Amino acid sequence: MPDYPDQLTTQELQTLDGAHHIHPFTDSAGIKAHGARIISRAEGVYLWDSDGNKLLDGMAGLWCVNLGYGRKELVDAAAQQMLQLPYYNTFFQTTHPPAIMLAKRLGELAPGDLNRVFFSGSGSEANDTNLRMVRHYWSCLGKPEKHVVISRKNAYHGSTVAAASLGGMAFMHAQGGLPIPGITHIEQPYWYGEGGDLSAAEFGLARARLLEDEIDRIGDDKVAAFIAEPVQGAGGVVIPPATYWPEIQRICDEHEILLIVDEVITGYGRTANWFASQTFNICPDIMTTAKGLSSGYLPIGASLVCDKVADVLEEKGGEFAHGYTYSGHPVACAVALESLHILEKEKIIENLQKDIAPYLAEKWQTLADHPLIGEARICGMMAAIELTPDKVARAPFAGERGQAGLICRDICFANGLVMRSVGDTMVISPPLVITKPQIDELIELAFKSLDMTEQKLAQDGLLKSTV
Ligand code: PXG
Repeated sequence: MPDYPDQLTTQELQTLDGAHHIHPFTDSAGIKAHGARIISRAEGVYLWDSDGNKLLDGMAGLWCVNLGYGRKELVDAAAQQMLQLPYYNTFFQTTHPPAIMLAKRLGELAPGDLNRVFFSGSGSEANDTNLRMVRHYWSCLGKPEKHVVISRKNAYHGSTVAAASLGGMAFMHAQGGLPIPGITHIEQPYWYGEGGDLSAAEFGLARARLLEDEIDRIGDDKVAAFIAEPVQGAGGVVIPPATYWPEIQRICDEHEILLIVDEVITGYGRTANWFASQTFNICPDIMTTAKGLSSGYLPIGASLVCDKVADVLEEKGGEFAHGYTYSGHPVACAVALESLHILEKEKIIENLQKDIAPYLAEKWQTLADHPLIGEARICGMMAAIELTPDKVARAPFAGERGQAGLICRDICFANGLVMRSVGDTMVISPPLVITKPQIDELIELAFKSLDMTEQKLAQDGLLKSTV
């Protein structure tokens, strides 16, 4: 076993971390000053930090540990595969049983005719694949100029150059000269924040029709695809109005634009269906998945591709000059197969539909009664609450955006609950195996943390609104 420094104190570990480790989406100076939070073990829906504090993980890691921590079957699947064949590639006319069986299984589980799979190591890589694949597809059909991909502001599609360009996070584009050419962004369907006087239904239609405007502006003959998350995750669990997706589908169909549905967060049970495309009745040409595919136990991504696209690539595409060393990594595939098997065997998605998701929804909605909450919304097992200093006007805070959210997040942590802040929106995405008593605990901790947040905001003079 590697020499893990159990004997080091939290402070010693933090000092080493600050000296040598550059963290993702983290201010390095800040982390050096106060030290990173060190998580050292986990079981079920709980984490323990290096000081022994227990936390309820309301985020399933980073939206991914769908089966919860400590699943021995996944460990056994990995160990067995490591002994059998720890690595082999899937390049140059080669393959291996775990990749074959996972590809077959995904074809069975995915909606519609998403029968083919391109494997990658992450969601970001899968979206890089998708960008190249859709452009190559149109080239194969003699339309290389059909290359523009339309996405949305505040979308998150990953951190590689292509995926971050596809994403619509302005603060990400500000670093490193993004987006790359050939990608444009329309407004998101965020009714609470941007709906103005429109009803949710009107707003959903209006925002979907921006896609048609954008296609008209660029030209049908230039647009390859539209990419979107069914529910934006990192953007703050933005659940589109019911009118949104049917209209998007109509527009993509009528204008012959491929639809890439990014289900990296929403796939594999998160919305209480296998895929959110089923929840929203979407028919994707390509679906991006990762995270919950292996329940986060090992890195793996998968682009699920419909027959129409895969057939053209097969017949006219020649060699797809694209691939990752770890495309279809045998150990990751074996763990993903086992994770899918557990979801099925334990009827976890059926149980969510019948029991757990409605229970969480009912309890989550009670948070809307708190004076600090402007809206509580939920889709299956992902949910958000909007912090506001003025519940009636649903106004934003007068101070810097995200300040209240960070205060709330830190108070949640101190109270033993991991809830993530996105600006002043608090979000959860707990393991799908969370029980009713654990949901009660989550809601209790959330109420307690909101009370304390309200007090702290009042003390600091931050309970002021913009109206
Ligand atoms: N698409 C979506 C919809 C995602 O949520 C990715 C692609 C990229 O996947 P990888 O595996 O390359 O990270 C994601 C990832 C957050 C947060 O702050 C969200 C993600 C990753 C990191 C942080 O909520 N989602």
